[in-house]
Parts: sequence; C-alpha cells; structure tokens
Amino acid sequence: MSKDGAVLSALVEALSNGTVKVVDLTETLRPDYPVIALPPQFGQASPFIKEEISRYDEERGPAWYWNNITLSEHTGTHFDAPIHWVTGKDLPNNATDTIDPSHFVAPVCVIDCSKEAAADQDFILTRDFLENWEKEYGEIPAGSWVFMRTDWRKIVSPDNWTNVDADGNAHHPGPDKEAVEFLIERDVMGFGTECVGTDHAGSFGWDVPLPCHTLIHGAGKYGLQCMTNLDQLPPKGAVVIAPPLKIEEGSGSPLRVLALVPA
Ligand code: 23J
Ligand code: MN
Repeated sequence: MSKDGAVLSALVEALSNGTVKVVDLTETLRPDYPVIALPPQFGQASPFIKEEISRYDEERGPAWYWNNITLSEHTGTHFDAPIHWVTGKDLPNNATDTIDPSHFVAPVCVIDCSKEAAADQDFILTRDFLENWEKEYGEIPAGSWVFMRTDWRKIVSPDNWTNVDADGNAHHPGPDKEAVEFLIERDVMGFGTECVGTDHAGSFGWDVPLPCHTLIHGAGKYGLQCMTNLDQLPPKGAVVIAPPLKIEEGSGSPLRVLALVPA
C-alpha cells in the first residue's frame, strides 16, 4: 500500500467515474419481512417492529420524525458471528463487538447455483461443485467471502421466500458438510446466501446437523444471510463491505451489505 494513498485516490476516482459501482445486497427491513422459524419448542426471533415516536406532530415532537424499532440479531439481511454457535463460543474475538474490523472489508467469490436451485429448491452445494468453480476461476483465496448465488427471490414467491410448504417444512438450498469443510480448508472469511439461513433447510436432520453453522462458526468464520442482488456480482473481483452493529457480545446483527463491483 502506497504511503501517499494512491490506492484510495484511485478508488475515489473509480467510484466517481463509474468504473467501480456500489451494489446493495441488502433487503429492506419491514414488518412483513419473514424471519427464520425454528421448531416450535425453541425460542423464536422477533420480526421487525417499527413504532413511531413522533412525526412532526405538535405534542410528540413538532419538528422531527423518528421510530423505535424491535428486532432480533438475526432479523432481515444479517451477519452471523462465531459466538452464535456453541462450537464457536470459546473462540477469541468471536462477537460483533470484538471481531477484527478489517474482516468487514473482503473480496468475494460468487458461486452461481441459480440454474440448479431453480431446478431443485432443495439443491445441495457440494465440494465437487466448488472444485468445478475453481477449475474455471482459480482457487478461492484465503480471506474471501464465498456467496452462494441462487436468485432465490425469482425462484420462490417473494411473499413466501422462506418457502414453507403445506406440511410446514421449509425448503431452500445450502452446502453439505464436505463443502463447508472445503471452505474451511480454503480459510475463507465466511459463507453468504440469499436464503433465510446459511444452512440447507433440511439440515436439522443430517449426521452433523446444520453443518454450516456448526463448522463455519467453530472455525471462527462468519455467515451472511437474507441477501439479494447476488446476480449483479461477478464470479470473482468484487469487494464486500459488511460491518455488523457493534452489539456487546452480539451473536450477529442486521446490517447493510455493500459490494464494490468493477463495471
Ligand atoms: C438459530 C438457530 C438455528 C438457526 C439460526 C438461528 C439461523 O439460521 C440464523 O439466523 O443464524 S439455523
Ligand atoms: Mn443468522
């Protein structure tokens, strides 16, 4: 990195002349936004609730508008920290307030699974699939995010994109255990998805249940879920900016996820 900040000047120039674009990978926080539903015996995440404090009204506040909000750490587009899972509970710097902030800016490899997810809503991302991606684009660099692109909002109804069927079972794609182990071998920053959870909807019943949560967080790595617009990212070459709120001992946090993309 040059001492005169040439890299940053070049970035500012590229942003202003449009050779680097900012793509928003975030969903709008709104009351009807679906949250993950766990089996009914467990505690549940709060949906997003917005209560008006005042809106330019005489009594509550004549010149200002603001809201109180209620939500869980895992509502809307959000970040999972290693402390979220029992396997990551004793790791150093494992919570939203202690993670090294340099991890919040990182390159991303985008694995296009959109055709496969359209053909099979229970598509499983395998090690083989990742190795084929590497044959085309080169090895996944250490420290990169890996995002599973599914174009999920186009595949399922946007009103029911958690995709719960008539029997109450959710369906969405996710990685199997070997795929997650491969990502850890590659020493990725974390795994991100457009679906409601980083893990396959059916993975509660697998040999290692919820392998992405279990293994990724056990390895000190992060998750991102409920993203959108992954179809606007190249397979390689974009940079993700994803800083969670600095919640004390936070297990995760809703956030704005941005990508810097070469035009
Ligand atoms: C708690 C328990 C199980 C799961 C989750 C949360 C999530 O998917 C999440 O948002 O991290 S699977
Ligand atoms: Mn989460």
